[in-house]
Amino acid sequence: MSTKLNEFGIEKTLKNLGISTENDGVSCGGKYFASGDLLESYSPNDGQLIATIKTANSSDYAAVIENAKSAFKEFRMIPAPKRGEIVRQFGIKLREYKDDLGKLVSYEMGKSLQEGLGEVQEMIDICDFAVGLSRQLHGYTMHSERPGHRMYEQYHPLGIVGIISAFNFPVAVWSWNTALAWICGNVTVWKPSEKTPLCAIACQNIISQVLKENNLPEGISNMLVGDHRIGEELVNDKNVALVSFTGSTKVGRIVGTNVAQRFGKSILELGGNNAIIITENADLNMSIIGAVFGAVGTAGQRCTSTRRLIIHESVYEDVKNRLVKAYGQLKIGNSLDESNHVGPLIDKDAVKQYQDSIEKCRQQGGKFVVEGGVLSGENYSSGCYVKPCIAEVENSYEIVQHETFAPILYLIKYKTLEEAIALQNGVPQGLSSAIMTQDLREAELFLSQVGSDCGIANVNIGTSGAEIGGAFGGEKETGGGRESGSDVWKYYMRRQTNTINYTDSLPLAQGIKFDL
Ligand code: UN1
Repeated sequence: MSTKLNEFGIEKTLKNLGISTENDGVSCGGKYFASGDLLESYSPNDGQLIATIKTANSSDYAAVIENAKSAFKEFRMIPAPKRGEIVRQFGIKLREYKDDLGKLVSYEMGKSLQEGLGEVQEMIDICDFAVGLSRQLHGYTMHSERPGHRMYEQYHPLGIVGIISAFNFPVAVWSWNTALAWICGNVTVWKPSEKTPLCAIACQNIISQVLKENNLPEGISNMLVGDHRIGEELVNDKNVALVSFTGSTKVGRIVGTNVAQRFGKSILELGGNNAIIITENADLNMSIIGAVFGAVGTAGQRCTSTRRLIIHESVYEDVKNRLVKAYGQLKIGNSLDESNHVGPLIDKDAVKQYQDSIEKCRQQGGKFVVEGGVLSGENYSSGCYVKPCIAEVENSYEIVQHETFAPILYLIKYKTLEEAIALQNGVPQGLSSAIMTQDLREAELFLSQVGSDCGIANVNIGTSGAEIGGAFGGEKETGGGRESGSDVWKYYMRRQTNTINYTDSLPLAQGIKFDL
């Protein structure tokens, strides 16, 4: 490892998280047994090989599912508040490991250290949320139309929950799913992104400690590092009651269709194409902060990243000039160096997509007011650093309709709020949206049934950085799934309606007579 890395203490971080130079990428609780090919994990910060991982093959998958099935038989018998206690202990462990895990997220994925730590904070928050929830898995009671009858509904665990997560939130999205799945009495099988396997191994090591300390079966939490074949196993396996998938719309379409084909359940959290409307009544200082963080945070690689700014014509030039100035102050570099605002993209493929999108944007008529480009030189030797850029476009351009996972921000001008809302909604995706305004009428119109068509609609806040307490997800090609807060737990359970007759006769519903 280079001296530079040791300056950031990465070696120690890896050691604290139980990661060595050679790792096993199949974990069923604390047990490791991978038998597939080797995978290498590189940091986009410096292009350095961090470690190699033995991946899962099909027989590893089968073994994990068998373990998960038997763990479920035991875990479902544990009362929900006691399952909450396990999640509480997991949250405490995450607090202990927050610095190390946050740093590993930053190093392996390339998001800023602050954002890496923020991601672990989301994990801690969802644990706290789930602990309380473990005592509130309520169903309704109803009045029966028959005398001496009682009706109610209750929620039971589903069984095995499969989680397929993306590189951009390598730990938090797993925890949104697991914290809820576990308190609901399910066991989980995780296929993390192949781009961030070490983050997954670290998480699995932490939960394994908790399971061991509580004498619980190892198969409650499982993790398989592998390629698309492992994903396909999960998607097509009848043993997997729910598949929660985070990734592209293209892959999500296949996942959703195949899971539905076998009558499984799925939660799809797919692409976004999020816009902020900046009205003539906006606080422009706030708008600039919200827009810049939304567009360049995580180097534009959040599903919730701000991709489009829809700006009223009267403030358009002012906003544009302020943005150009703000972009001029951005510091790009190693994500572990806290003076940098923007880290690298995940890999060279992502850089290629960024370049292609810029090219297409130009061809389709886009006018760049802040130029993009790939950075080179000693500090950028991984080849993954790009300049956040801004282009003036029309919403109808093919490239603007498409989600590019990179810091490219599009500016669009509008005259009336109705037109702005139509532009905001005029894309295939429907994840996050925002309006910046101090005018109540504008804000309420945006939030009304004729306003934003997205799963998330904010006022005077950007499009990214959603809190875990709300239901997270979106409409249209974003897939319709919801994760994390509110009553999302219901996705992780099966609902049962119970009618009990405590009389000595058998009256039929709907007044039907059936005398023998
Ligand atoms: C994602 O990009 O997949 O709202 C999740 C946010 C984060 C989660 C993003 N809390 O930006």
